Amino acid sequence: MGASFGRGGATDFQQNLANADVIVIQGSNMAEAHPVGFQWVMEAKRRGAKVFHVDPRFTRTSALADVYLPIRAGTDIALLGGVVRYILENELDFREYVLAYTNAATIVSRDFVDTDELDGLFSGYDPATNSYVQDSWQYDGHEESSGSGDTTKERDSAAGLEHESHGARVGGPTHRDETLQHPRCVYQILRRHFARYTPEMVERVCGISQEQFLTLARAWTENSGRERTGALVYSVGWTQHSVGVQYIRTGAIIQLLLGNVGRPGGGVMALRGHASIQGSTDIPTLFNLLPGYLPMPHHADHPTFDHWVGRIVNPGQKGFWGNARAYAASLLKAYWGDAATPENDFCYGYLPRMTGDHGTYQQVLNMIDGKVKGYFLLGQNPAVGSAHGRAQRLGMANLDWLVVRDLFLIESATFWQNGPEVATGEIVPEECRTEVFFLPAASHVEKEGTFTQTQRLLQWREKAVDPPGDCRSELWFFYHLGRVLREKLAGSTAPRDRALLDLTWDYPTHGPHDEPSAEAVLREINGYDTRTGRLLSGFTEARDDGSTAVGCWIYSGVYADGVNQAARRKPRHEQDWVAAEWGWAWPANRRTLYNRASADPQGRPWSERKRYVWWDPERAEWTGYDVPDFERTKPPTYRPPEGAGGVAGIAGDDPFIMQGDGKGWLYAPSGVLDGPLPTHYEPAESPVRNPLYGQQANPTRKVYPHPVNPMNPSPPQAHSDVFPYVFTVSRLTEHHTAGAMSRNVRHLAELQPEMFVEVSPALAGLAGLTHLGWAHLVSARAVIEAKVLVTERLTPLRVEGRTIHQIWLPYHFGTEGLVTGDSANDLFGITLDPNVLIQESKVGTCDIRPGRRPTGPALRELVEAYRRRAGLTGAVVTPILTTDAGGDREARDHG
Ligand SMILES: Nc1nc2c(c(=O)[nH]1)N[C@H]1C(S)=C(S)[C@@H](COP(=O)(O)OP(=O)(O)OC[C@H]3O[C@@H](n4cnc5c(=O)[nH]c(N)nc54)[C@H](O)[C@@H]3O)O[C@H]1N2
Ligand SMILES: Nc1nc2c(c(=O)[nH]1)N[C@H]1C(S)=C(S)[C@@H](COP(=O)(O)OP(=O)(O)OC[C@H]3O[C@@H](n4cnc5c(=O)[nH]c(N)nc54)[C@H](O)[C@@H]3O)O[C@H]1N2
Ligand SMILES: [Mo]
Repeated sequence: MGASFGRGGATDFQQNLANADVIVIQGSNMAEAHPVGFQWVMEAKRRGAKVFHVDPRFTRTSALADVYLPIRAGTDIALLGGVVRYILENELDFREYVLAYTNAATIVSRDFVDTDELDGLFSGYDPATNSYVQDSWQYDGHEESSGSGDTTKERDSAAGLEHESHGARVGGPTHRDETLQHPRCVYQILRRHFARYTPEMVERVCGISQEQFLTLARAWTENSGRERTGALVYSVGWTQHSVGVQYIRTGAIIQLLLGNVGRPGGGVMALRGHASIQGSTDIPTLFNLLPGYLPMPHHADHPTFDHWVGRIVNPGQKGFWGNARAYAASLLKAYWGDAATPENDFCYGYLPRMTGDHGTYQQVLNMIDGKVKGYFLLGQNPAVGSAHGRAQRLGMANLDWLVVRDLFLIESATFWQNGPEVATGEIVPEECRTEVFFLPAASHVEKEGTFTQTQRLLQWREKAVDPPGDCRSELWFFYHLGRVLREKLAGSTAPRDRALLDLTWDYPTHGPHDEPSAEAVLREINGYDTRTGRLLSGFTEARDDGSTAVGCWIYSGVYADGVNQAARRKPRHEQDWVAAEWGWAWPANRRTLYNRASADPQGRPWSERKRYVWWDPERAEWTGYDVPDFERTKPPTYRPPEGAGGVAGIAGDDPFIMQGDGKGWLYAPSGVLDGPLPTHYEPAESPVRNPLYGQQANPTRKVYPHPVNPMNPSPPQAHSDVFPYVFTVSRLTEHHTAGAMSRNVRHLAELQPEMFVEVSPALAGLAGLTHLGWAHLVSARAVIEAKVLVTERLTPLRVEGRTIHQIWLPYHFGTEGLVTGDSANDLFGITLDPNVLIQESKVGTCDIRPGRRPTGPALRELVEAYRRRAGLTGAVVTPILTTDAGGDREARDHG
């Protein structure tokens, strides 16, 4: 989303779905996982919208949709690519919008070579590192300034995430052909790239009939233009793939071509997960980001403050990222207060540095290899929730100490005692070296603070009850941990302790347990004038001279006028449907991003029906139902002077103000590591040979060659028939994620009391499975068992002339709680998307057999036997198979 539009958040708010004329839900079970927001889909349907659901499994979302399309998991790019082709071949794009607001007319380097010629690879592929040099992908004349440095390093640090708050860079003025005829303009490149995604190809790859495909393509394109809009909804059915970012890119391309971004009833609704998952990337719990998507410094690339900021700003770049120096200085000022001065680069030297991949999967492999001594685990249960459960548990069993803060005694705290590896003899409780400290946590109703939910909306929560016993909030824990550490270090003269001792750590506390004030934290996040203490009204007031401190620049304004704007709860009957006075959305309380695009280039609403934000010539300002996502008084006719950068470089008709060229990106010259355009690759584990190209899987995917992490073979490798079935893993309404919060709740535990596996009647017949009997599933990592549910919810699909059976599993079970069962995540290996390092945990291959699994050492023996049959002997590494075009067709050893 960041690379396509300029910001990584959902483009819209869920209420806006009610204005859509068509809604495509793909990679999401919205009715079950986001039931409250789903009311707006139902409202749209009531008003006449057509609803499509594309999913491997028929769910309650499918039941409420007008049309359900079963799809082979992991093939959405082929389907969406088919829609792109349908739009372009039939010239159904919203031409005025596309010309003015996207990069369709921009001319690309003559060095660019597409996947058609290179059998599934783009130009610039380096087989030695399985990554791309991106110079040839750039706009014409920008080859030298791709800004793509070492893409292997970018992959290791998930640098793609930086584009969550701003687009990727553009090296200067661009060449355009407004007639869209130039063979190297983006529009023509797109046409050629997607030409092979025909309805026949969609059928061959996805198992979706041509007729069903055309129903979807027609409905989507018919609801486009001045009068009509369509919305796209996805969630983790799209993200958890080795090509997850490119799924979203394909959806974004369709929405741009149809003129659906920035308009009522349009957009790409990325549904986020937990209550504050959006918040956990905005103010990140990630290794590679700082608040507001400022990149975590890398030791080699960012030796000084100026280097760091310079890399973010990219001089001459258009758009709001031009002010990054002020955001960065204000963040450091918030951290180190009086100690941070312009003279000492605001204590930039205190910030930790990245040296490579510090992501959770690399960490756990490092634990297995004895490189990590201690681990804090807060609000996460990787023994059940993360891919490759066995690796997670073996890693945690090899620490010196582990601190778990949770509401319940979860599997990640008891693996040494009750985990499956105890039964197999791999972990011996008496000998397990890890000392586990379990600290009980206060739940969301037992503490105050904000959640930032799916539509970038911050909502303040009051404390309802006091936490029982020793349960404490995270705020309490970290504040007092910091306080105690500082007290212990007081008087130290060691330079390494300065970063801790110079921190601003002065939050007021209250109550019997000295609970820090969450409002004080929110005020710091909002930012203030360091001389007067005045709270800032927004990020445009941030300065780079030390006169402002801002904890998270994109949240600046949440405490404007000294008022907790997140706590606003004006009823919807007392305001219009946009409800701007309910909570506070970043940035600047905008509900629909890029809403400048809801007006035509001259600033007039595209139509009366789709009126939203427009230029008022009398008052000479942008106005409408929402906060304009544009400089309020910049007229539609504004043209930047020669060489203008930053905000001044954005023209009056450039709605994508965070992008380096002000345009929505149909083609991404940089910012995406696996290609400027989406391409169908098979999942890392697939029973099918890629019908589109010689290149089988994403060549740049992040792999972890480690003996604990063998991958099931896929064609053209031998023995892929050992794991013949596709399996996919997702959620039940009645359970929550890794299950502690629902398996410990009586009513929920009773509603879904057992681990089960869904199979179609056809597969049950084939594999000899009986309804309500037992089955066990085997991968190169593990074997798990489950009760069998034979159901028509799964459709066998015809793919490449053969039948592909898909198996569905919930991932909520583990060894603790009122109801227990084997964990589906034990089946997965670890393979990640190269851009954001999200694991491929929506699709893998396995075998399924009737009856219960073996126990004790016999369990590992069964897995070993499968490995031998699959040719996975000895030190098992993950092969990257590339086409001849990449140089070498042999399986390459990355060890
Ligand atoms: N009741 C309940 N609600 C929840 C949660 C919960 O655990 N329980 N979890 C919360 C969290 S953390 C999150 S992130 C969200 C997740 O919300 P969702 O993403 O909606 O939930 P999932 O059930 O994981 O998966 C969505 C759908 O993707 C489909 N799918 C899998 N692979 C593919 C594919 O390749 N292509 C397509 N088109 N579809 C695919 C699955 O069959 C499934 O129906 O839900 C949140 N809400
Ligand atoms: N195969 C497969 N795997 C998946 C997914 C999938 O779709 N398929 N989905 C992925 C997704 S989207 C997610 S979000 C993850 C979730 O995976 P995890 O985050 O590992 O699982 P949760 O059960 O949500 O763990 C959250 C823990 O936090 C505790 N908790 C709740 N509130 C608080 C609090 O205020 N403080 C503290 N300290 N603890 C608290 C809960 O009791 C719970 O044990 O799973 C991922 N794994
Ligand atoms: Mo999630």
